[in-house]
Amino acid sequence: MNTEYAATRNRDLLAENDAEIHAALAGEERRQRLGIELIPSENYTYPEVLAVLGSVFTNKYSEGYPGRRYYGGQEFTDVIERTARSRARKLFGAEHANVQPLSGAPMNAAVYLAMLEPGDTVLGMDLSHGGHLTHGAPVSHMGKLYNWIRYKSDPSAGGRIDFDALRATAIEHRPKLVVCGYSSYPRDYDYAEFKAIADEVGAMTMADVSHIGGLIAGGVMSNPCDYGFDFVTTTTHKSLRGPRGGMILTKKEFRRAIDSSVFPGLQGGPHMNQVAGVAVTLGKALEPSFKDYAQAVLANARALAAALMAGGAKLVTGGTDNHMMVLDCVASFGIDGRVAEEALDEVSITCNKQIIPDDPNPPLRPSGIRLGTPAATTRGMGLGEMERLAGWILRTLQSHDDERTLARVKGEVEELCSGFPVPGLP
Ligand code: DSN
Repeated sequence: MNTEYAATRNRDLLAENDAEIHAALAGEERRQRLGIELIPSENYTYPEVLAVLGSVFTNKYSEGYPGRRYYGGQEFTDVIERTARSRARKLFGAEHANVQPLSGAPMNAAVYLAMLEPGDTVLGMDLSHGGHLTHGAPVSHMGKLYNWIRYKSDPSAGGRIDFDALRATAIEHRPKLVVCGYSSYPRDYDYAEFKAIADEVGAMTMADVSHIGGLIAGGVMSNPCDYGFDFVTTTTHKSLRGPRGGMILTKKEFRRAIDSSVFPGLQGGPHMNQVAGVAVTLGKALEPSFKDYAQAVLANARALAAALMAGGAKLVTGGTDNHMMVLDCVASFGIDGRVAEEALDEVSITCNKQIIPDDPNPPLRPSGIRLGTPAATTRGMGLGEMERLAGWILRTLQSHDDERTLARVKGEVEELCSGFPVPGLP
């Protein structure tokens, strides 16, 4: 039986035996095909990754690491995990890679649990300024376990990090770990500055590059591994285009501590279908064409941001240096982020509502939305499409309660999408 036939037959079996889930899958495929995906943390993975995710690797338990497992039958799982690790090391220039984290939150928790004692002081970026829940937000378990000191971006410096203030904070609090990284900050980081401040106070360094892992791999954004960071974490499903998952890149000296923190410290058996997907993804990212993709993601983001701003939209920090932008909907259009997200959903443009720095509004009704270009770029959309997209976003947000305008925009969006197939879908 060839692979294509097996995939078709598996799908037919699902349709025959579970109509409810099959209908939901078909609906999601239609949604992805007809709409433009602008959530900056989402992407369309490779068909080859979908093939291994739905493969018999899902059947296998593989606690431990290659060559040292607690179950038999590891001849092929060892191949995929070794391959994933060596590709990750090569791609990022890291001494060691752990590819078993199930996703971003356990990935970051594994670093903290390996290196910190409860109550230790850690510096992390404030959530509303672009940091992540796992960088010490009070609602997270990690936020409660350690003494987090949160730093912010500086409005008087155009929303960039104020390193003088960060240095003063580090000297005052003497953290054991300095964490940088973001999920809604549209700029690059000066890793040398973070490292110098951490060195001055004797702290370890961690960069969570989950959003921009693919852009670093593609050589278009700075790589914290080049600056001697102790820990670099990244999810694998965002700009890297892989399966859901996480990786921890570290120095040889921390290898043992990190590996034993992931397993047996935090997780049980790794999901080997996912590890296989990570291996395939990293192989793709090592191909020269991945650099073109990363460049196109940035060019599209710059074009979309410029066209939105030309139409009156106010972006946090006044633009973007990466793949994302945060649009202040209250300041731009007098509507909150939830209304904006729902209006864009109506026209088949998907984004997410987003808190902005020191947002006076609550997270489920924040002031902004977050937009990003990795998924649209994967689909082959370019500068011309970004121009049209900006026009549709502006019309939708300006006329969010005008049903006829929304219907017209939806028709135009869906017509455009019909010319840009989704990878992995017929
Ligand atoms: N949920 C991811 C994001 O959207 O940025 C981060 O965990």
